Amino acid sequence: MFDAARRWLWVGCAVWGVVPGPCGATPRAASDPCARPPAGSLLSDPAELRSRDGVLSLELSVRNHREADGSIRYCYLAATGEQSPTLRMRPGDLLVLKLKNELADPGASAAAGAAPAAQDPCTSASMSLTSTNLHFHGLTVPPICHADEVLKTSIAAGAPPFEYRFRIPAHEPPGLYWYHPHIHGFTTAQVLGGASGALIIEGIERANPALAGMAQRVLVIRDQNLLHPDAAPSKSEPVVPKMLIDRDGDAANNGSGFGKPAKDLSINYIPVPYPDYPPAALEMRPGARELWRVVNACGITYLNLAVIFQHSAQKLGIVAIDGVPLNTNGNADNAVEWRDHIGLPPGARVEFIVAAPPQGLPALLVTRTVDTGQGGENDPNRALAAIVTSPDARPPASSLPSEHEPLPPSSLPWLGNVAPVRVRKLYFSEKLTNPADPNSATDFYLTVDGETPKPFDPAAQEPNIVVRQGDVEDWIIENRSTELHAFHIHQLHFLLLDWSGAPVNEPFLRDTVNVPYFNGRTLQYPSVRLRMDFRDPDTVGTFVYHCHLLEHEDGGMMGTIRVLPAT
Ligand SMILES: [Cu+2]
Repeated sequence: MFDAARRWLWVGCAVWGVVPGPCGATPRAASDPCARPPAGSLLSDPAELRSRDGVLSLELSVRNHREADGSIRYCYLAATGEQSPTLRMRPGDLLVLKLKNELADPGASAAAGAAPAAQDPCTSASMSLTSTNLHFHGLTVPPICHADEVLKTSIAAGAPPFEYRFRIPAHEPPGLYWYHPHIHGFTTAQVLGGASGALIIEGIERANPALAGMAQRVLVIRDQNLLHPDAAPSKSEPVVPKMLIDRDGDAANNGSGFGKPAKDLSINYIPVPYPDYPPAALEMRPGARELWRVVNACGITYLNLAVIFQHSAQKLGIVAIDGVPLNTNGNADNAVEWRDHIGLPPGARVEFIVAAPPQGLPALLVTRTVDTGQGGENDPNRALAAIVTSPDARPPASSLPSEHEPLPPSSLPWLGNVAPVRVRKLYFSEKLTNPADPNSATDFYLTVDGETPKPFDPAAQEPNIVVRQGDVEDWIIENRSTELHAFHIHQLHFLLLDWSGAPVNEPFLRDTVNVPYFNGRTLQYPSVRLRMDFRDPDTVGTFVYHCHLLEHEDGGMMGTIRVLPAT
């Protein structure tokens, strides 16, 4: 079998020089299925698996491994050896994915591992550290077993391969999606361990012809427990000058920017650990323009991406968010939005055009600090990758096609022009389990206004919300807690109408949105207003909405919705 560990570890030598690089190091044992490159390694795209003749057929096993530092890594391995490959399909293609659960409980002795009971994975609902399933984040495919159902679907460790089989809708927006496990109570551990991968619906150049022929790069940013939790913060200057710390459209960036982060980050599995954040190396050719397709696959970390040359943030040309091209409302003028930093909550994606720095000029891809609120995690300034320009740079693994046909116009009216049939209000809130003890555990709630806050109950038979297919509704999502939350709903995209009281009426759709925190001083709780689209027949069924900070989701910040068939 192809040795995935070697493939990952020896793509090149570290060029940053802050930490010992991979050159001359000893490859890790092939027995580590989830081996990761050392800090400072040269970035390359995840391996890709592309559909052929309208079908992408693959086998993935999900594995875990206790690393030398004590952390538990998780990964997907394709039968051909690729780790957590990017799945590339076209609208209308069939996905046939056989998932084999090879997870082990690293805390259990081998003798304790009982043979799995013969349970039907479609009705199991057994949520444990070693059970798993898949969520295809952002796709509008039905919430039914073997497609995108996560409330009941659970594959036991050692069970026979479980088949996911569904067709990508012909009208799925072309862009960046992702896959990850969604086992209630255990999602955080699996995703922080690295169980995630990118999924691309081809054809973004059909929405935006300016992208035709452009080289493209897939960057999956994950978080993980700190590799050096006891280290003192670095005394060196922050990678982002203080003058750049201001407010943006998605998060108030007035955090201090310093101190120990809640989690370490990695970029395409190359760790960028606290406290010195040795960046991965990213090579570009001088004068190159590339499309960077970035997934925030973090469990709890907010990103605020910027590309900095000599203390100056560069303009990044955003062309899609959450898999949806910016001109999806039909107005070609919206095709590119130039920004010098991009806020990205956990679960969200952004695709943007980057111009290479002039040769010899030091440049960094960074994430700037995000003020997540008094109750939130510390997400300080830190580097992710050092951009090195060289005429000999290897170009990215692939380019977008240069031939393209325009996307057909949507058969449905633009969501912003559809009147909602009703308005609902939901709110995020938190409570200490023992209000007298600030160190007691926190309960996390996502509640329909008027109901009593309760953590998500997997055994509940009735959904929290019932809607009818064909309807469009407005949902106001309020945040009554002192930290940010990221609202996400399965099966559909929504239109962001207002953010924190200001109308935005974006020309594209999202599936994940940051909800500003309550600072204790305003008369009203902060909120977002979303136009929810239940018109697609593939939304019929029962599925979930939740906070995409996975500790919050696992802690109960989730609810269920049932979409009834149209009358
Ligand atoms: Cu949350």
